[in-house]
Amino acid sequence: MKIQSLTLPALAGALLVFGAHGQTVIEDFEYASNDDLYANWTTDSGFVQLSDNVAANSTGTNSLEIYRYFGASPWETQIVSGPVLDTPTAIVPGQYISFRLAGDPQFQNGTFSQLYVYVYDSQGNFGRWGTAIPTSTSWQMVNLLANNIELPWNSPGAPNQSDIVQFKVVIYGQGDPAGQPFDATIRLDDLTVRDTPLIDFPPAAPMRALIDDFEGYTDDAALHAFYSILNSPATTATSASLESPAPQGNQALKLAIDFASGRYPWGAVMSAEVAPFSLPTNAVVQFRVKGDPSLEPVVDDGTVFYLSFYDSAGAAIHYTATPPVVAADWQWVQAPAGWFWQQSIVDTGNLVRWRILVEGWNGTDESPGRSGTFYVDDIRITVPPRLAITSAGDHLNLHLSDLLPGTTYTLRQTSDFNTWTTSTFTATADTETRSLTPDGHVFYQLYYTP
Ligand SMILES: [Ca+2]
Ligand SMILES: [Ca+2]
Repeated sequence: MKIQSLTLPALAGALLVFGAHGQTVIEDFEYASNDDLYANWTTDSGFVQLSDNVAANSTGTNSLEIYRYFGASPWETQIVSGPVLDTPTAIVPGQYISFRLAGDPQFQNGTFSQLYVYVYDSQGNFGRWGTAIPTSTSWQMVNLLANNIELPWNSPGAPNQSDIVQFKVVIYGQGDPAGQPFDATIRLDDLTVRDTPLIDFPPAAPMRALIDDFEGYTDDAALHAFYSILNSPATTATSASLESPAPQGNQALKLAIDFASGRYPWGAVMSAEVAPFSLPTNAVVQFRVKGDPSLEPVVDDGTVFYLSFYDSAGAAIHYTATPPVVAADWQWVQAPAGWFWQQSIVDTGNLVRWRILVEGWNGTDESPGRSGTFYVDDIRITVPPRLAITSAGDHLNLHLSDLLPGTTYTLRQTSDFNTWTTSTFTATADTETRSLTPDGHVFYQLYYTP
């Protein structure tokens, strides 16, 4: 166990490899042998060992490989424990628990795939931060905000975060009920407490203009092949099907949810993984949604419609609103990217799946179960195109940017606001420059219909 507390800029240049911000490296797994590793890290099941598979941007040569067979039993869990620290470490609000993580597609067999970092103080109190286990074997960065610490049900109390003496990694492979049994291997490295998130995301992928209009499924079976159903608690039941007619095309998504009794029940569908796509900061996410007014009597601050986008590390951004849950008629929602919120750092340049979720209520332990039917259609990401006039020496240029290649745009112009000249073109790149020969004042307008 190697603790390195660094606060720049008071450090020598050689240490700059650790980054330009204060951080405490809890563990980088740079042990000489597995015997050295086992003197510090142990697992209650499966096995751990050093691996020479490391992230491209990691400075070392070793990571921790964690293997386990997760049977078809509820709450199959593996606990990997680090050593008790000689010197307590502190985690203050605003800091991040950061680490590198490579997942395993086998976790798709489980019903609850979550990795938690547990921290213990010297009195035995503990808390944790969690993240979904990636189903990709490529390395991801995970940054969990210290403020979002959770207390598990069996914690005797919140840990004193200035007196942290042990870290553990707890891996859930199954929920209740359990899914298929599976073998899984994940890798972990560079467990660090940082003042700023560690981000080394790949370059942003292209935008995905059409998320889903539900026209591409020949039947409900095809829908179920792409979307998986999630329920909480397990006694909530969600059925997903195609609905006609629809506000766009012929088909919409129908979610019929039998919410379980008790507190904050929800039902959801999660898409399969798709090629990475970006959500530009100037994008507007738009979709159509219809709710169920029969839930009006139980509306509280837990009555929430979610549209969430996930990166490959399982971190998500969320649009949330209550009105769609009880809307009697189709609503057309336009949500700027800035309306989406997140609890951890999300690679919005490389999103790979989305989730549509309806939570019925916060309620109380005595809240009775209810049923609701919800519809969604025509989920798209749009970006307003931009126009600028630039000088090019002896003439002016009209510069068009934020174009979506393959999209047809309308460009129109007028000098008197009575007579308009309109032309359409299909963008072949994300920018285009046209030479202008204006005769007097000209007003230009550029738009497209998603
Ligand atoms: Ca390492
Ligand atoms: Ca449709």
